[in-house]
Amino acid sequence: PLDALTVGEPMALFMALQPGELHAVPDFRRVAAGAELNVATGLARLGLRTGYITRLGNDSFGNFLRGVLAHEGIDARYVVADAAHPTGFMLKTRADDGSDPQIEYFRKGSAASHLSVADAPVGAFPARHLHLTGITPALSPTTRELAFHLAKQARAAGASISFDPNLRPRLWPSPEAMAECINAVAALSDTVLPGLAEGRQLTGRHTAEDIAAFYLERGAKQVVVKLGPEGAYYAQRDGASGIAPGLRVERVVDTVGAGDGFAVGVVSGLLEGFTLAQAAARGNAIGARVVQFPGDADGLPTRAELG
Ligand code: KDG
Repeated sequence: PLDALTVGEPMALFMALQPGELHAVPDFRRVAAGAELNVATGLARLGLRTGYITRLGNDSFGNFLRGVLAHEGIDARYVVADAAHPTGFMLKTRADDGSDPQIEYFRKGSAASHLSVADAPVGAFPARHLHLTGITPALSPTTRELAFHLAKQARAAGASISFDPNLRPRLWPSPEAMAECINAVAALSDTVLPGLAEGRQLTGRHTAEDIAAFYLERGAKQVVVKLGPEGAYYAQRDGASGIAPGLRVERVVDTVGAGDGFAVGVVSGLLEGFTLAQAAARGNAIGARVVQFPGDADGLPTRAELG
């Protein structure tokens, strides 16, 4: 059996090597991206048996990503080859001032956007934990159906579920459709991991306490609201709540992937029996490490690097 299972769209990511607008940058470095792939990579590096449900095209980006999965030791039994559609990719600017970089997607109609309920595990749920993000249900009607299907399968099997809203407004028809769907997935999840700005947009509430209360009222067992450099606010339905303080970072190289690193810390901690406060502290530590590296996954630690 697997410790954790996730589902989503992996992409080849071309990171600009020079600052400036994407059309003007001459050189790029290719790495792997995709929020759920980042989480799977982080969990696998920590030694957790991690599976990943996706579809890859029969093309060079697909082959690149197959190699990444093998290299990272991610279980690929649920990786489907889809010869009819291409593997998605994206471009990212280099932001040398610590601001969020600009990204451009080439993913519409991708192999992963054709994921469907047919790609879900058949029979007994194969993992003790399921990690979902709000990107998967944004990709297409069939991926949306798959996300809900997996959540229901996991719940029926008694597996725990973590959910990172990971808002990508440009993948949704409207902000209202985004909030409605994401809040519905959150209500099926045990642990909800919104960023503060995301939480405000999704709930209309302002403080981390009120955002956490919104999800606890709707069925989540626990919520951790990411506060960036300030750390995280955590709250459980039975009353335990508090702040896990942020770590000081000397130089922010690239903020993308920090939330995925945070999820790796929280999920791995919870699977190892940590309290929510301890898990949030590990989330902060890994998130702070990730922002000091350029690629999404460059800063995800091995067990030895975690210290
Ligand atoms: O969380 C990092 C992701 O934003 C990045 O890897 C790309 O998954 C991605 C997306 O859909 O934006």
